[in-house]
Amino acid sequence: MKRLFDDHKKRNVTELSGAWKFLVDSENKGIEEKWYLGLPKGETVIVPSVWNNELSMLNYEGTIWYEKTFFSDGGTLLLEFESVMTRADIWLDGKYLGNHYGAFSQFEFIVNDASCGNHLLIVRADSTVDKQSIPQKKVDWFNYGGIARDCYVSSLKGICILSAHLKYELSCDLKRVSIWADLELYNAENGEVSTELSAFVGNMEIYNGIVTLKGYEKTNLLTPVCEFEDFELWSTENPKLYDFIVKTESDDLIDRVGFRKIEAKDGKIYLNHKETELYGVNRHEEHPDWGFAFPAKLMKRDLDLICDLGCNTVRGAHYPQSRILIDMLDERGLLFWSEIPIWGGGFDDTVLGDDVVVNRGLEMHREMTKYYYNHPSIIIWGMHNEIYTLYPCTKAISEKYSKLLREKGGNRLITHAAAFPFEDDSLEYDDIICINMYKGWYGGDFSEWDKFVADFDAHRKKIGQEGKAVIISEFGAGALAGFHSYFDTVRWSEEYQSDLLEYCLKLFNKTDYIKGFYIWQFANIRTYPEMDLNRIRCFNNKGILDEYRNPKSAYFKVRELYNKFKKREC
Ligand code: ADA
Repeated sequence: MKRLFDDHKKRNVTELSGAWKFLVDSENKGIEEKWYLGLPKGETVIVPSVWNNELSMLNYEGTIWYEKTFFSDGGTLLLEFESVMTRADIWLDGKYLGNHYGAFSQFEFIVNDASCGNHLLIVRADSTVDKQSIPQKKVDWFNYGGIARDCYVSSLKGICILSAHLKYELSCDLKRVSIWADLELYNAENGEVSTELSAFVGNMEIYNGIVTLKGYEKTNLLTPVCEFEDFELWSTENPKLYDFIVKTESDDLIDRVGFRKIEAKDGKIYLNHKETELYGVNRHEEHPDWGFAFPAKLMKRDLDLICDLGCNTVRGAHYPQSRILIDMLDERGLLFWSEIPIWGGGFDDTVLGDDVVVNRGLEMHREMTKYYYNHPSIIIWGMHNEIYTLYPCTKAISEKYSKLLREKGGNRLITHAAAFPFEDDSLEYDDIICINMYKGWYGGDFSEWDKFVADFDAHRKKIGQEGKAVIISEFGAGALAGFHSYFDTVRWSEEYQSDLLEYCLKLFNKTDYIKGFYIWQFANIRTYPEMDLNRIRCFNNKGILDEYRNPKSAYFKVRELYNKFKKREC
């Protein structure tokens, strides 16, 4: 995978990025015409990329086929894809391997008995949105199509490590940590294999033993619990990371871990027992020139800007963002909220009552927890965003998703972003209450915020939820970069946006029960003209930076305030 470090030293991994052949299938005839045996024609495209910033395909929603030839010594191959938007069907040498649904999650296929020589890989990417899609057609970003993140082919030998989670439990005083590894192993050979397997955290060997597996057998191994000695906690001030290495005689998997405790109790959030308030922004991983195929170099710059703003947290709105970005957050000690793209008004009760949709969402949560488990920076799992909470199916979804996240998600807070905070009926599944609200923008003026803050205080007490910390997970205003006005009441001016954010931030910061806030949003994003007349230029213009990351006036106001809040000067 594309990480900030080498995740394999022994395994032979080939990156499949670069030139691929590419053929549009607007009439959807590729399967009938057996394009999976080789594309009849095609042009060259660079992968990873999305197609909706190619001049001829700005609005194309549908199917496109991709072809790549690679060489392999043969044996067992592992094909890994970090993101294909949105449904992927995969063939190797004319044989169908299967499909995957979901634009933002990683997936893989294992192929046994590959011959030595060239191999033909075909990917059919389909961005069509229908009634069972996540997200739905009505969404406030652009549904790009393409192979948007990297893909790899590896040659697997002997017993291999398919995944490795480091589980841990800190003692009450946080001075001791008990650790164990949860490993998914696979024998890539067509016959029984025995191997020595060892696991290390930092310099300490936490496991050493012999594993024997039958040909092509998969198994899970939980290593015995041991105490990890002389460790430092991972925190925002000291983001201490340890290498987590698992090896067999023929394979390895390298990751990084950090030890920290996140808790929400008595209306507050604690990181390592220290009360922590969240000062953040919502960030889409999107750029006009790259779409969702966001380059790592620009991720670094986004994070430089986010740190310059004085944030200690980022919400990955509204889908799992690239793992290399999460590696950067781990290194910087920035706290992260990760969620799946179940978004708002598009999800009415017919959609949310459909088992295919619910199970697709569940699978997205399963994949998110599987691949992102070891990242210490992730402190919040978001179940869904702004769906109407009074449908009975909404409650059922929260119940299902929170159960999975609690079982598989490690030490994280679980929540959903609520657009109907006074009606919300599923708070029992949340560790913290998160509210998206746009007073002063969608109607009304700034002072409506004061009333909201007082009313919600009364409401949370009335429903017996005052023990939960409250986060304002979205608030903001649109501004057209470069549009200024002497009258600070003129909407779309940089002044209006800056003033509204200043008003909100000062109010939230002095309100005892509000323990964090995420500005909507870090940078403008492309969206659909149909969304709303409010989406001038086909962008959601609420970024405090424009889509090319040029600062608007609000950027400087937020920077001034967040830095003061951190030093407790306000
Ligand atoms: C919602 C939604 C965001 C964005 C925002 C807005 O809160 O969660 O994705 O659409 O509204 O700009 O109105």
